[in-house]
Amino acid sequence: MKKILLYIFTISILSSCSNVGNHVPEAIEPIPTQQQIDWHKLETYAFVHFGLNTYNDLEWGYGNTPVSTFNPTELDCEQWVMTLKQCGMKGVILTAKHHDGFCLWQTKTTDYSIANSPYKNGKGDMVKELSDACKKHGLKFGLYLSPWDRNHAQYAYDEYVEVYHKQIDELTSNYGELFEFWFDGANGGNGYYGGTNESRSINAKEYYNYERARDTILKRHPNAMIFGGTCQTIRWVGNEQGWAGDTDWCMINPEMDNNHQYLTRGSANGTHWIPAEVDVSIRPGWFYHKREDHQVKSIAHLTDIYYRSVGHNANLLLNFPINLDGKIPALDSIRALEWYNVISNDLKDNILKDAKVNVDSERGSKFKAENVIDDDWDTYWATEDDYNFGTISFTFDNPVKMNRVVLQEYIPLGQRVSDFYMEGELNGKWFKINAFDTLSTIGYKRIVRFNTVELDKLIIYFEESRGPLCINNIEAYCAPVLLTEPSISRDYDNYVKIESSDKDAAVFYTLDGSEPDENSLRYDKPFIFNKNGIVKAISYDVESNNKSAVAIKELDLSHDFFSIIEPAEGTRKIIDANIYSTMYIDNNEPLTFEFNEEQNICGFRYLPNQSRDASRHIVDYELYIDGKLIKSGTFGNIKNNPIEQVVRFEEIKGKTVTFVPSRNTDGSRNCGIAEFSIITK
Ligand code: FUL
Repeated sequence: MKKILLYIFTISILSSCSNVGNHVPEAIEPIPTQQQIDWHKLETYAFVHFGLNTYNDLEWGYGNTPVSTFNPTELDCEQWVMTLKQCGMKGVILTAKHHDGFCLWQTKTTDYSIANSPYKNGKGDMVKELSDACKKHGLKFGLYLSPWDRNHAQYAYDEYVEVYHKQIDELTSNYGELFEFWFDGANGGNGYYGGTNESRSINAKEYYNYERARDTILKRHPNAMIFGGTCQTIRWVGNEQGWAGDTDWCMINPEMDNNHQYLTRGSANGTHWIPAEVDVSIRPGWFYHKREDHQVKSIAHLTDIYYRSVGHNANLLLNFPINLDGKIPALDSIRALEWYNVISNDLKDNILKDAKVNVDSERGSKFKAENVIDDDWDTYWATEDDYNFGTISFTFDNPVKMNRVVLQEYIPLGQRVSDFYMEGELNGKWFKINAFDTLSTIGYKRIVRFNTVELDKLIIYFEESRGPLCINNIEAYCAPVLLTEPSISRDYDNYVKIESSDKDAAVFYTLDGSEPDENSLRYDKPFIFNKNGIVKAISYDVESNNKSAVAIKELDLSHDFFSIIEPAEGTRKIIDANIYSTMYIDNNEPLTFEFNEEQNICGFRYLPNQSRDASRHIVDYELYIDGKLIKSGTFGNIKNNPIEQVVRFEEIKGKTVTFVPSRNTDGSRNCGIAEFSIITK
């Protein structure tokens, strides 16, 4: 008996010892809701943009495009869903109504809808067809409903607000479970508005009554995330190029003026958990345009987007424009699939699985260091109270090669780490691991990329944190090298430069439109090319016989063939191939090119300033050839997505081309042009 008592006593002492510090670290506010945690775990899902814009080659329909033009002949929502599922997407969000006001479902709120289109003799319902396909194939379903409605006669008045809430009511009642509801922030002003063709402005924060919208959505879909508006649970990342900051907090203060940079990085002092969602299109535009068929983003570009979104603590919402047939174009499907294979392959074999783990601080056995490699999301390594820092090391029996480290914090207790760095050791020699990005925050997930290193020990130093560390997962990988396509530019002196970011790669190119390979012209230094033509180039790694995707640059006639006769000054900036140097001209001030001899003119290219916070991009313009008005137009969505704008038309013979911008994105008096050229045949 004595023996037994002693035994019980010893056991209880031992177990209470191993329980030392086994209390759960205190949460640091703000923390995510369970719904937000579930949303974080989705990581990637898809957008589809489809509607009247698709059939009219538009990004932002004005609201007057005839409904009769919406006529997909081979529409197949199951094709969309199966493609997206194969690419690892966990859900899909449909543009039920874009800014043009055209509704893709059977709505009682307006005649400007699918019910009056030829599609299925007006009996079609895209929202139903897609939600059914999602249910069938096990994908989550979400909706985008543009608050701005350029068709509705009552837009900007009280009546429209009721219409809008009725639309939310219909969409949240009739189509099964929604995982996300998307409110777009664009309110561009002018539109058809029932034939009045005027500009209307509203105060978005008050006009739409987002509180009421939130109540309707959450009453029926308590797990749904809300993007945009005044009651958002996830936030826009501040750009449409596909990246979150390398510092990216899940928190912001919604009361702050949410400028783009703030949204990209979040804030350590943010009062609310509103994590970033990165929305980006697989093509330059959100809607399908045949002219962009050759501009589907490359695998290397998409992979970089993945690492700078999911790898920067944000979710990735990747857009697939639906084409005129009603399908995701084959090119885009194949590209997305290849991209998914690259990422899956990059992150396949976790090198840390069998490593020996050591830490300098551990809060009892429940929070031991090994929890970071146990594949269980809910167990984590935590440091003791007052240890707002810590070091973890992984030792290998034999040297290993690696170029990726994945880190995750246990976010139910808040986001904490704000500064860390990594070192390697090989045969007793230490070296710093130079990551491609600044190592600051981690959050739900951080993927660190660096050039391949060989080591027998990896050490991660967490230097600063908002409280004790709570790290639930660390992985490391050796991803195969993926060559990035080279960049091609032509400077003011007509020198074409082709640069590869992979320093060991050779560059090959063609000038006749053919596909380059390792037998094409080898690039060694800039060469002169002043005509119009097409340069195609690849990076090529001789050792591995690995090649990049093809980079394509269409060049127009250089200034050897024309003079810019007005304005009198500053015009060099628009033909210097510098995407940041910008000429500003007043609204309604002409920019005139005079060719040395008559040309067949068939379009123009306009590049807005590419600096992160550039403003004053051109929205409305007119184009004249030899004094005759040829085209007037609007660059829809240029504020959020300031990509090169290419406008083409039937060729017209002429000698002078005058471009007149009349309105910019900021409502101020002048417009910025970083690059401009005339397309000739
Ligand atoms: C933007 C819109 O204006 C674009 O057209 C697109 O729908 C994108 C997702 O959001 O703000």
